[in-house]
Amino acid sequence: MPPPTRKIIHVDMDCFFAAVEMRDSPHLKNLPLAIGSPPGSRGVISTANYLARQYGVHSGMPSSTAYAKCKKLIFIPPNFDKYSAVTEQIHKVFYQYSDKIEPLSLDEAFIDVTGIDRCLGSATWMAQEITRKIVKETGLTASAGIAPNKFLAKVGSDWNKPNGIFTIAPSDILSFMPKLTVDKIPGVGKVTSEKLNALGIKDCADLQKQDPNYLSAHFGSFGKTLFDFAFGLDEREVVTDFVRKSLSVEETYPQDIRPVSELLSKMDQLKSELCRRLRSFKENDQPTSVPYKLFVKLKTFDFQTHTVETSFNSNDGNNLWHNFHFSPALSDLARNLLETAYQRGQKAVRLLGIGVRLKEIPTGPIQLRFL
Ligand code: TTP
Ligand code: MG
Repeated sequence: MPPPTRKIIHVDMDCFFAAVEMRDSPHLKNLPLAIGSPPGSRGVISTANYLARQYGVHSGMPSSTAYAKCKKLIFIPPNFDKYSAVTEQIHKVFYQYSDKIEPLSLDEAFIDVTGIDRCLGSATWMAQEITRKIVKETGLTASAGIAPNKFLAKVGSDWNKPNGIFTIAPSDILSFMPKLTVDKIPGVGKVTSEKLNALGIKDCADLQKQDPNYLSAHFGSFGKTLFDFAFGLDEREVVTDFVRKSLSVEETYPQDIRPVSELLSKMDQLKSELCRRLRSFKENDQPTSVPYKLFVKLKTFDFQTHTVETSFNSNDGNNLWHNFHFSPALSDLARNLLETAYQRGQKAVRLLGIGVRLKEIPTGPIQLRFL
């Protein structure tokens, strides 16, 4: 017998960080809001509330550009501890329905409810209950998509956003796909979307007519995925046994950076943030893996990425993992990696990242001291 058609729900919180801040400071509710660094800081914003989006403000935009678009924009620094607490609350709601949960970020997750008999087995009904419970537990709204696979469920959660749900049943796929424009396909950002449009491909009807080899020639392995997506096909399972393989922080700069000295001072800020993230990971995620390699990533102004990495010794690793601190030797290592990565491109840099690779320790968290 063939396996039953999957039933996948994708839940995505509405303007998540901004919504949390508006919930906690109701006087901000009717004001345009951005979460991120203030305009003078050369930073970017993480997200904006819907009012701010009406002015053209969006995630990843340099704070200075956001301010230029909306002079009344209020900037609030992110508070990740608060957002993570909400994430825990929404995950508890998901687990009432299924154990097959795959979080994609703090604010979104896939839930596989195939074979679950709650709500008479109706995934749409379950999604309605889930979003209602999220409002009750957190005071925040979420949107949900319901479909036979992950791709369509994610498209669905965006369809009636905010505070809306949308179901794409197996019998809807044939009529739904052709009109889906390529910019709505998860993984297709601005650059890919423009490239597709330039090839005369605007929607999935256009994609369906392409030769998959032609798509692969232009988009590499994503070409085949695009072709399958165009027909509403996606065989990916909801992955529950996610083991984190790396942990990193990165920042895109509104103006490209050239001198290595300036990159080094930017890296100092990122190192502090990485230590903070490591502490939070260790304290909240009950990790069974520990850091063993350091890496530095650069993206040059022409979007070329250079990543270099190296193992560190156990003293430096212990310092990082137990004291959340870069020893002088580890800082030297980071500096060398940055210089090597820079030498590879020798061009102005738009993004800098630093992170650690993690490896699993078979003996469990209790043995973490024997790094
Ligand atoms: P998203 O779900 O992409 O955005 P959102 O929840 O703010 O808005 P929407 O209603 O459209 O879903 O991302 C979730 C959170 O992740 C977002 O609140 C902030 C953070 N984030 C970043 O920090 N940087 C980014 O570039 C993006 C896209 C999100
Ligand atoms: Mg969201």
